[in-house]
Amino acid sequence: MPSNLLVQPPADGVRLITLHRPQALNALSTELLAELATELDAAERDEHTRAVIITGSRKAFAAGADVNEMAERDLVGILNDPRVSHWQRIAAFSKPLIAAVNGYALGGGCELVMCADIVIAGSDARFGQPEINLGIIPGAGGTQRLLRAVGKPLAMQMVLSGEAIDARHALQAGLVSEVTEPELTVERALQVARAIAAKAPLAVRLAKEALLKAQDTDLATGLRFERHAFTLLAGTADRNEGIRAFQEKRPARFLGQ
Ligand code: DAK
Repeated sequence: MPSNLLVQPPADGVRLITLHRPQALNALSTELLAELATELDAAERDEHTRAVIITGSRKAFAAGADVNEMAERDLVGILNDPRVSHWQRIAAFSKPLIAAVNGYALGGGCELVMCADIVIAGSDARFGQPEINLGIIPGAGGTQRLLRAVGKPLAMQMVLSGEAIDARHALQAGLVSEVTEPELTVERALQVARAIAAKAPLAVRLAKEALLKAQDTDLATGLRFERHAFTLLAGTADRNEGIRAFQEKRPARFLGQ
Protein backbone atom coordinates (compact mmCIF):
# COMPACT_ATOMS: atom_id res chain seq x y z
CA MET A 1 0.00 0.00 0.00
CA PRO A 2 1.39 3.42 -0.90
CA SER A 3 1.85 5.70 2.10
CA ASN A 4 2.04 9.00 0.22
CA LEU A 5 -0.87 8.47 -2.17
CA LEU A 6 -4.60 7.89 -1.94
CA VAL A 7 -5.66 5.68 -4.81
CA GLN A 8 -9.26 5.08 -5.77
CA PRO A 9 -9.99 1.88 -7.67
CA PRO A 10 -11.04 2.55 -11.23
CA ALA A 11 -14.65 3.66 -11.69
CA ASP A 12 -16.04 4.19 -15.18
CA GLY A 13 -12.54 3.47 -16.48
CA VAL A 14 -10.97 6.32 -14.48
CA ARG A 15 -8.39 5.93 -11.74
CA LEU A 16 -7.92 8.85 -9.34
CA ILE A 17 -4.57 9.24 -7.60
CA THR A 18 -4.28 11.86 -4.87
CA LEU A 19 -0.84 12.97 -3.72
CA HIS A 20 -1.04 12.86 0.07
CA ARG A 21 1.88 14.26 2.06
CA PRO A 22 0.02 17.11 3.71
CA GLN A 23 2.77 17.81 6.24
CA ALA A 24 5.11 18.82 3.39
CA LEU A 25 2.64 20.28 0.86
CA ASN A 26 2.96 17.08 -1.17
CA ALA A 27 6.69 17.58 -1.72
CA LEU A 28 7.82 14.85 -4.09
CA SER A 29 10.04 12.66 -1.96
CA THR A 30 11.81 9.73 -3.58
CA GLU A 31 9.36 7.43 -1.86
CA LEU A 32 6.33 9.34 -3.18
CA LEU A 33 7.75 9.35 -6.73
CA ALA A 34 8.43 5.60 -6.54
CA GLU A 35 4.88 4.99 -5.37
CA LEU A 36 3.47 7.16 -8.14
CA ALA A 37 5.54 5.40 -10.81
CA THR A 38 4.40 2.03 -9.46
CA GLU A 39 0.73 3.11 -9.48
CA LEU A 40 1.03 4.32 -13.06
CA ASP A 41 2.68 1.04 -14.06
CA ALA A 42 -0.28 -0.79 -12.50
CA ALA A 43 -2.73 1.49 -14.32
CA GLU A 44 -0.85 0.83 -17.53
CA ARG A 45 -1.38 -2.92 -17.14
CA ASP A 46 -5.00 -2.70 -16.00
CA GLU A 47 -7.42 -3.01 -18.90
CA HIS A 48 -10.20 -1.40 -16.83
CA THR A 49 -8.21 1.81 -16.44
CA ARG A 50 -8.69 4.03 -19.47
CA ALA A 51 -7.55 7.32 -17.97
CA VAL A 52 -5.79 8.50 -14.83
CA ILE A 53 -6.20 11.70 -12.85
CA ILE A 54 -3.49 12.97 -10.53
CA THR A 55 -4.48 15.57 -8.00
CA GLY A 56 -3.21 17.03 -4.73
CA SER A 57 -4.83 19.08 -1.97
CA ARG A 58 -6.56 22.45 -2.03
CA LYS A 59 -3.38 24.13 -0.79
CA ALA A 60 -0.85 22.28 -2.93
CA PHE A 61 -0.76 20.02 -5.92
CA ALA A 62 2.92 19.56 -5.07
CA ALA A 63 5.46 22.07 -3.75
CA GLY A 64 8.35 20.48 -5.65
CA ALA A 65 11.06 18.01 -4.78
CA ASP A 66 11.55 17.41 -1.08
CA VAL A 67 14.11 20.07 -0.22
CA ASN A 68 15.12 18.37 3.04
CA GLU A 69 15.87 15.16 1.17
CA MET A 70 17.81 17.12 -1.46
CA ALA A 71 19.93 18.62 1.28
CA GLU A 72 21.21 15.14 2.17
CA ARG A 73 22.38 14.23 -1.35
CA ASP A 74 25.97 14.71 -2.40
CA LEU A 75 27.29 14.63 -5.98
CA VAL A 76 27.53 10.83 -6.05
CA GLY A 77 24.00 10.61 -4.68
CA ILE A 78 22.81 12.89 -7.45
CA LEU A 79 24.62 10.87 -10.13
CA ASN A 80 22.89 7.70 -8.90
CA ASP A 81 19.61 9.43 -8.17
CA PRO A 82 16.74 6.88 -8.21
CA ARG A 83 14.32 9.72 -8.89
CA VAL A 84 15.56 9.87 -12.49
CA SER A 85 14.07 6.50 -13.35
CA HIS A 86 10.89 7.24 -11.39
CA TRP A 87 10.41 10.38 -13.47
CA GLN A 88 11.10 8.45 -16.69
CA ARG A 89 8.43 5.90 -15.80
CA ILE A 90 5.93 8.65 -14.98
CA ALA A 91 6.63 10.51 -18.22
CA ALA A 92 6.32 7.30 -20.27
CA PHE A 93 2.75 6.56 -19.13
CA SER A 94 0.87 5.85 -22.35
CA LYS A 95 -2.76 6.20 -21.28
CA PRO A 96 -4.40 9.62 -20.95
CA LEU A 97 -3.11 11.43 -17.86
CA ILE A 98 -4.98 14.39 -16.42
CA ALA A 99 -3.65 16.72 -13.75
CA ALA A 100 -6.28 18.39 -11.55
CA VAL A 101 -4.37 21.21 -9.91
CA ASN A 102 -5.19 23.42 -6.96
CA GLY A 103 -2.76 25.59 -5.03
CA TYR A 104 0.98 25.34 -5.49
CA ALA A 105 2.48 23.41 -8.42
CA LEU A 106 6.12 24.34 -7.98
CA GLY A 107 9.39 22.86 -9.20
CA GLY A 108 8.88 19.11 -9.56
CA GLY A 109 5.16 19.78 -9.00
CA CYS A 110 5.02 21.95 -12.10
CA GLU A 111 7.12 19.34 -13.93
CA LEU A 112 4.64 16.65 -12.92
CA VAL A 113 1.85 18.83 -14.32
CA MET A 114 3.78 19.00 -17.59
CA CYS A 115 3.96 15.18 -17.74
CA ALA A 116 0.16 15.22 -17.89
CA ASP A 117 -1.72 15.39 -21.17
CA ILE A 118 -4.57 17.56 -19.95
CA VAL A 119 -4.42 20.07 -17.11
CA ILE A 120 -7.50 21.31 -15.28
CA ALA A 121 -6.52 24.08 -12.88
CA GLY A 122 -8.44 25.69 -10.05
CA SER A 123 -8.39 29.47 -10.25
CA ASP A 124 -6.18 29.46 -7.12
CA ALA A 125 -3.44 27.35 -8.74
CA ARG A 126 0.07 28.73 -9.03
CA PHE A 127 2.72 27.32 -11.34
CA GLY A 128 6.41 27.99 -10.97
CA GLN A 129 9.96 26.71 -11.26
CA PRO A 130 11.63 28.14 -8.13
CA GLU A 131 14.76 25.97 -8.36
CA ILE A 132 16.88 29.03 -9.13
CA ASN A 133 16.19 30.22 -5.56
CA LEU A 134 18.04 27.10 -4.36
CA GLY A 135 20.99 27.66 -6.69
CA ILE A 136 19.93 24.87 -9.05
CA ILE A 137 17.85 24.46 -12.21
CA PRO A 138 14.82 22.27 -12.98
CA GLY A 139 15.75 18.58 -13.23
CA ALA A 140 12.63 16.80 -14.50
CA GLY A 141 11.82 18.57 -17.74
CA GLY A 142 11.20 22.05 -16.38
CA THR A 143 13.41 23.74 -18.92
CA GLN A 144 12.48 21.57 -21.91
CA ARG A 145 8.75 20.99 -21.49
CA LEU A 146 8.09 24.46 -20.09
CA LEU A 147 9.66 26.20 -23.07
CA ARG A 148 7.70 23.99 -25.47
CA ALA A 149 4.48 24.71 -23.54
CA VAL A 150 4.68 28.47 -22.99
CA GLY A 151 7.37 29.69 -25.38
CA LYS A 152 10.74 31.23 -24.72
CA PRO A 153 10.08 34.59 -23.04
CA LEU A 154 7.75 33.29 -20.33
CA ALA A 155 9.78 30.10 -19.76
CA MET A 156 12.91 32.23 -19.34
CA GLN A 157 11.11 34.59 -16.97
CA MET A 158 9.79 31.74 -14.81
CA VAL A 159 13.00 29.68 -14.68
CA LEU A 160 15.47 32.57 -14.31
CA SER A 161 13.44 34.63 -11.81
CA GLY A 162 11.75 31.77 -9.99
CA GLU A 163 8.49 33.76 -10.07
CA ALA A 164 5.27 31.75 -10.26
CA ILE A 165 2.30 32.52 -12.50
CA ASP A 166 -1.38 32.19 -11.64
CA ALA A 167 -3.94 29.93 -13.27
CA ARG A 168 -5.29 32.58 -15.69
CA HIS A 169 -1.80 33.35 -16.91
CA ALA A 170 -1.06 29.63 -17.22
CA LEU A 171 -4.21 29.18 -19.30
CA GLN A 172 -3.35 32.07 -21.56
CA ALA A 173 0.21 30.74 -21.95
CA GLY A 174 -0.87 27.20 -22.84
CA LEU A 175 0.32 25.46 -19.69
CA VAL A 176 -3.19 24.40 -18.69
CA SER A 177 -6.23 23.46 -20.73
CA GLU A 178 -9.00 24.81 -18.54
CA VAL A 179 -9.54 26.85 -15.37
CA THR A 180 -12.35 26.04 -12.93
CA GLU A 181 -13.56 27.10 -9.53
CA PRO A 182 -11.13 25.43 -7.07
CA GLU A 183 -13.84 23.23 -5.55
CA LEU A 184 -14.79 21.89 -8.99
CA THR A 185 -11.31 20.99 -10.27
CA VAL A 186 -11.43 17.25 -9.58
CA GLU A 187 -15.07 16.99 -10.65
CA ARG A 188 -14.30 18.61 -13.99
CA ALA A 189 -11.24 16.38 -14.45
CA LEU A 190 -13.46 13.36 -13.74
CA GLN A 191 -15.94 14.54 -16.38
CA VAL A 192 -13.23 14.87 -18.99
CA ALA A 193 -11.62 11.57 -17.99
CA ARG A 194 -14.93 9.70 -18.15
CA ALA A 195 -15.60 11.12 -21.60
CA ILE A 196 -12.19 9.86 -22.75
CA ALA A 197 -12.69 6.50 -21.03
CA ALA A 198 -15.85 5.93 -23.08
CA LYS A 199 -13.98 6.28 -26.40
CA ALA A 200 -12.26 3.56 -28.39
CA PRO A 201 -9.13 2.73 -26.34
CA LEU A 202 -6.88 1.99 -29.30
CA ALA A 203 -7.83 5.25 -30.98
CA VAL A 204 -7.25 7.18 -27.74
CA ARG A 205 -3.84 5.61 -27.29
CA LEU A 206 -2.73 6.31 -30.85
CA ALA A 207 -4.18 9.83 -30.73
CA LYS A 208 -2.07 10.59 -27.66
CA GLU A 209 1.03 9.14 -29.28
CA ALA A 210 0.43 11.08 -32.48
CA LEU A 211 -0.13 14.36 -30.63
CA LEU A 212 3.08 13.86 -28.64
CA LYS A 213 4.95 13.31 -31.90
CA ALA A 214 4.05 16.88 -32.81
CA GLN A 215 6.21 18.00 -29.88
CA ASP A 216 9.04 15.55 -30.38
CA THR A 217 9.62 15.27 -34.13
CA ASP A 218 9.66 17.29 -37.32
CA LEU A 219 6.41 17.77 -39.25
CA ALA A 220 7.11 15.17 -41.96
CA THR A 221 7.84 12.44 -39.38
CA GLY A 222 4.77 13.41 -37.37
CA LEU A 223 2.52 13.33 -40.44
CA ARG A 224 3.91 9.92 -41.41
CA PHE A 225 3.16 8.60 -37.92
CA GLU A 226 -0.37 10.02 -38.08
CA ARG A 227 -1.01 8.37 -41.46
CA HIS A 228 0.26 4.99 -40.22
CA ALA A 229 -1.80 5.20 -37.03
CA PHE A 230 -4.88 6.23 -39.00
CA THR A 231 -4.44 3.26 -41.33
CA LEU A 232 -3.87 0.89 -38.43
CA LEU A 233 -7.13 1.94 -36.80
CA ALA A 234 -9.01 1.21 -40.04
CA GLY A 235 -8.54 -2.48 -39.25
CA THR A 236 -10.13 -2.33 -35.80
CA ALA A 237 -13.54 -3.61 -34.76
CA ASP A 238 -14.05 -0.38 -32.80
CA ARG A 239 -13.83 1.70 -35.97
CA ASN A 240 -16.59 -0.42 -37.55
CA GLU A 241 -18.62 -0.13 -34.36
CA GLY A 242 -18.14 3.66 -34.22
CA ILE A 243 -19.34 4.15 -37.78
CA ARG A 244 -22.21 1.67 -37.44
CA ALA A 245 -23.36 3.31 -34.20
CA PHE A 246 -23.40 6.71 -35.93
CA GLN A 247 -25.48 5.35 -38.79
CA GLU A 248 -27.86 3.57 -36.42
CA LYS A 249 -28.14 6.70 -34.25
CA ARG A 250 -27.10 4.94 -31.03
CA PRO A 251 -24.14 5.24 -28.64
CA ALA A 252 -21.10 3.20 -29.67
CA ARG A 253 -19.96 0.29 -27.52
CA PHE A 254 -16.20 0.15 -27.86
CA LEU A 255 -14.37 -2.99 -26.83
CA GLY A 256 -10.75 -2.06 -27.44
CA GLN A 257 -10.48 -4.38 -30.42
N1 DAK B 1 10.16 20.17 0.48
C1 DAK B 1 10.04 19.85 1.78
N2 DAK B 1 9.15 20.44 2.61
C2 DAK B 1 8.36 21.40 2.10
C3 DAK B 1 8.43 21.79 0.74
C4 DAK B 1 9.39 21.12 -0.09
N3 DAK B 1 9.50 21.39 -1.39
N4 DAK B 1 7.53 22.77 0.53
C5 DAK B 1 6.92 22.98 1.71
N5 DAK B 1 7.41 22.15 2.65
C6 DAK B 1 7.03 22.07 4.05
C7 DAK B 1 7.52 23.28 4.82
O1 DAK B 1 8.87 23.10 5.22
C8 DAK B 1 6.57 23.31 6.00
O2 DAK B 1 6.95 22.32 6.90
P1 DAK B 1 6.97 22.63 8.51
O3 DAK B 1 7.84 23.81 8.68
O4 DAK B 1 5.52 22.92 8.84
O5 DAK B 1 7.49 21.37 9.12
C9 DAK B 1 5.27 22.85 5.38
O6 DAK B 1 5.60 22.16 4.17
C10 DAK B 1 4.35 24.01 4.99
O7 DAK B 1 5.07 24.90 4.17
P2 DAK B 1 5.21 26.47 4.48
O8 DAK B 1 5.08 26.75 5.94
O9 DAK B 1 6.43 26.96 3.79
O10 DAK B 1 3.91 27.01 3.75
P3 DAK B 1 3.67 28.45 3.14
O11 DAK B 1 2.24 28.52 2.79
O12 DAK B 1 4.24 29.52 4.02
O13 DAK B 1 4.53 28.48 1.79
C11 DAK B 1 5.37 27.58 -0.29
C12 DAK B 1 4.21 27.62 0.76
C13 DAK B 1 5.01 26.50 -1.33
C14 DAK B 1 5.50 28.92 -0.98
C15 DAK B 1 6.69 27.24 0.45
O14 DAK B 1 6.46 26.09 1.27
C16 DAK B 1 7.83 26.96 -0.47
O15 DAK B 1 8.42 27.88 -1.03
N6 DAK B 1 8.16 25.67 -0.62
C17 DAK B 1 9.33 25.22 -1.36
C18 DAK B 1 9.18 25.39 -2.85
C19 DAK B 1 10.40 24.85 -3.55
O16 DAK B 1 11.45 25.47 -3.49
N7 DAK B 1 10.27 23.67 -4.07
C20 DAK B 1 11.39 22.84 -4.49
C21 DAK B 1 11.95 23.28 -5.85
S1 DAK B 1 13.30 22.23 -6.31
C22 DAK B 1 15.13 15.83 -10.14
C23 DAK B 1 13.88 16.10 -10.60
C24 DAK B 1 13.17 17.20 -10.10
C25 DAK B 1 13.72 18.00 -9.13
C26 DAK B 1 14.97 17.72 -8.68
C27 DAK B 1 15.70 16.63 -9.17
N8 DAK B 1 15.88 14.72 -10.64
C28 DAK B 1 15.22 13.78 -11.59
C29 DAK B 1 17.17 14.45 -10.19
C30 DAK B 1 12.94 19.09 -8.63
C31 DAK B 1 13.46 20.06 -7.83
C32 DAK B 1 12.56 21.01 -7.20
O17 DAK B 1 11.35 20.92 -7.24
